Amino acid sequence: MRIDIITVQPGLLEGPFSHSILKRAQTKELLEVHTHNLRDYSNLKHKQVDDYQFGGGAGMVMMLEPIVNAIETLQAKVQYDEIIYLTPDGETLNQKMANQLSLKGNLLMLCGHYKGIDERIRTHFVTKEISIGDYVLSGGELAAAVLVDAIGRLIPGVLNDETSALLDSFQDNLLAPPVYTRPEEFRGWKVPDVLMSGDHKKIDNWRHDQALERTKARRPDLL
Ligand code: 6GU
Repeated sequence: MRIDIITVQPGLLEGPFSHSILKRAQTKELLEVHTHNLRDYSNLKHKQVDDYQFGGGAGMVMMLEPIVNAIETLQAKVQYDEIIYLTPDGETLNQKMANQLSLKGNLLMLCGHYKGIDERIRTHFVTKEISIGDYVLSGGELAAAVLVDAIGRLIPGVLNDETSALLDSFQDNLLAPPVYTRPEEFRGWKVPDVLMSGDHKKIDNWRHDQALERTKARRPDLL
């Protein structure tokens, strides 16, 4: 999978993809992430990418032309399955969307800033609009990083048995059960006996019960 990200703040996206699982995905050549500075696609004197909104009102709007220029330059090289606009008024990201997007070939992500982008970009280019939750970030970059992480770890071959996504919270609409590691006892706090029993059928049942209890208590909306 190839992911291209168009942004006015490329610096915000320098760190997140060069660590841990996403780094391995790229080393294994299962994922390629490229960021593009929108300013490089502005034909204006001062590399301007935003302007006052028609109709008046506070706040700048990202201009149409640099974005069209960036999208069409990239489209000349790459065939995209989705053009995603990260925006607080998009569809809220969940595990099902991440699963679906992880099966796509190439994605183009567009990070919003200021009051947003000229509506004509949304009408004529964007195929999917995604939010990462009901709160406002200063730009779409951190949301794009979250989205790339959620998708990238699901690309077939990225995770091994140890990091398998199959038992993640949300993967079957259940939260994950509690986990323990050494030591078996600390300050009198003991690991549940069942986990030390060696009876794998019993352990699986216990984990499923715990996952169900935890989901009922914390996220009954998932059931
Ligand atoms: Cl995608 N962008 C911004 N600016 N704020 C957000 C968001 C996106 N998702 C949640 N809040």
